[in-house]
Amino acid sequence: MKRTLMLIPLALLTGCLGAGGEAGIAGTCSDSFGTRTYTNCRVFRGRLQLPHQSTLGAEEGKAFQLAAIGFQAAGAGKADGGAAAKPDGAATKAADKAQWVLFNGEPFAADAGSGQQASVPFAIMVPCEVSVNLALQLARGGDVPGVQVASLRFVSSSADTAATRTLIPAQPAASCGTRSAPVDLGQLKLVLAKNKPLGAGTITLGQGKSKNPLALLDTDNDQAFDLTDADDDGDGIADISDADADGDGIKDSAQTFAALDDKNKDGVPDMFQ
Ligand SMILES: [Ca+2]
Ligand SMILES: [Ca+2]
Ligand SMILES: [Ca+2]
Ligand SMILES: [Ca+2]
Repeated sequence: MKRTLMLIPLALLTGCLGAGGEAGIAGTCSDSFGTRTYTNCRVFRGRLQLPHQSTLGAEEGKAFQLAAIGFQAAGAGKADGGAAAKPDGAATKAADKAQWVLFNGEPFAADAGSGQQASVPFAIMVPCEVSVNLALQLARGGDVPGVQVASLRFVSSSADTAATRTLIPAQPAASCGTRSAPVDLGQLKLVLAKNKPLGAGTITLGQGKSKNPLALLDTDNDQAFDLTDADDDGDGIADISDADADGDGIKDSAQTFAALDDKNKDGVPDMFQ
């Protein structure tokens, strides 16, 4: 079987070109609906190792993309996607304090082939000032949320390797944007469980050849990476008792996938199904 990989250069990331269009150099970026442009942005990149063709099944050859969902204080700029994509119920009430905003990476098609597992590069650009959760999704086309394949998880501290989280902290401009290199998450391995919903796939960063983003980011720029820093945002309140450990002004518990509606309680927010 012919192995095909359709890869789109980083420089083509929608609305996210650096000053000279340089690949990997962060300039401005905008949310997937194009409603707001951010000045300081960061690039997360890496390679995705797909499961074997037999596990990928019907999804083989479809377009994947990385997606980042963030939350920002209400009034920071309307960035939701209209009625169809809008969270409802409890999430709408929570939106009085935090409103979700979506950033889609460029779609890429990957045919895992019949032999070796394919490894394809990805990149996504997100604002420095927005804490985000990353997910791998099947692109629906356009700027709407895709169908979630897997959430990207990682341990939150080197002392606690049992609990995982999904929230990647916002970064101050001083340690982000045009002054920083892309954040290389290494090689991610997608594991899909048979007979489980697609969105229940897992990618655990920090395992194998992948890297934990908290081992790469230093939110308060005190030379201690978040993974080992007991006070990530440097406000004097230790992470363990800080409801807003990333210091972006929004309670961390309102900034995760769990803050979005999940009516059928399968662990995948409704907006990604
Ligand atoms: Ca630090
Ligand atoms: Ca600190
Ligand atoms: Ca703190
Ligand atoms: Ca927060």
